[in-house]
Amino acid sequence: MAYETIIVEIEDEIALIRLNRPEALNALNSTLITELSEALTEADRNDKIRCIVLTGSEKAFAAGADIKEMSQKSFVDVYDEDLFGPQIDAIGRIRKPIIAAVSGYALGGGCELAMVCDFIIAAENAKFGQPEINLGVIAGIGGTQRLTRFVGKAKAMDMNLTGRFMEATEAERAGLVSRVVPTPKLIPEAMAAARKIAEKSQLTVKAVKESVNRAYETTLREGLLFERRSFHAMFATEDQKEGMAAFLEKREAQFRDR
Ligand code: CO8
Repeated sequence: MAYETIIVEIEDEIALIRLNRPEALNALNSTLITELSEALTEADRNDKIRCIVLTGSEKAFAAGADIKEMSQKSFVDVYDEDLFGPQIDAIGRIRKPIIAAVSGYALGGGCELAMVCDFIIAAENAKFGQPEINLGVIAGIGGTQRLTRFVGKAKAMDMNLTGRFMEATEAERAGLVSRVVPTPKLIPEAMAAARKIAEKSQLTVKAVKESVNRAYETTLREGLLFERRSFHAMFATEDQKEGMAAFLEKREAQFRDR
């Protein structure tokens, strides 16, 4: 499918999706966010895709929601259309893993989009921020909620109140990103991580994603019970028998997603 604001490539069972509005540092306008949620939903349905990498350009993952498009909207407009809400919720419901490969600016909605992915690999030049306060608004799709859970209250308050940017090394220290890599190596590293995930049984990949997400969405007691039942359920799969037999026979497992 041809898109106007994103580029989708499929390689080795990985969908590599690039945000592509270079004239606006990949600012998220309504076309981009709609195309992105459609492409991700399509990738989720496609049996030939086992993992997704989402990236931008070297200069910008995304510099936020498109300020030009938003600036004249009224309360009634944004409330009535639930600006970006349905699309970001749809992205949050994708069952396949999504790795955000972030180079350059990930600001406002760009930082929030990266956080809705399953984990973030950052290039050394990455800069994260929630500068909405400088525009007379606040974050609207996770910048006060997901960021607080990821980096804690002190840094989330600091970033949302001052609008300052966080460099990649600080973001890694704070737990916002899983690893920092040299900028030219960002895509190869993210693709290698995606290929590692693609080798696993997709049943267990889904169960991991569901269980880790429970840690953010429910109590510890409920999350532990969910994890334990998911672990038990794995024993109903052929891939559990294959994975454990392969270990004992000192060979590579051949998972069949069954
Ligand atoms: N929207 C629209 N256009 C943008 C945006 C943006 N967010 N960011 C950059 N651009 C455009 C610039 O206007 C410029 O266009 P032009 O060449 O036509 O003037 C072009 O991209 C290049 O940008 P700069 O010349 O500014 O590049 P610099 O390298 O000098 O600066 C910065 C880069 C620091 C990233 C700077 O562009 C900047 O501060 N951008 C805005 C960052 C920002 O405030 N982001 C938050 C936006 S609000 C938001 O994301 C809310 C999300 C929640 C929405 C959903 C609610 C429910």
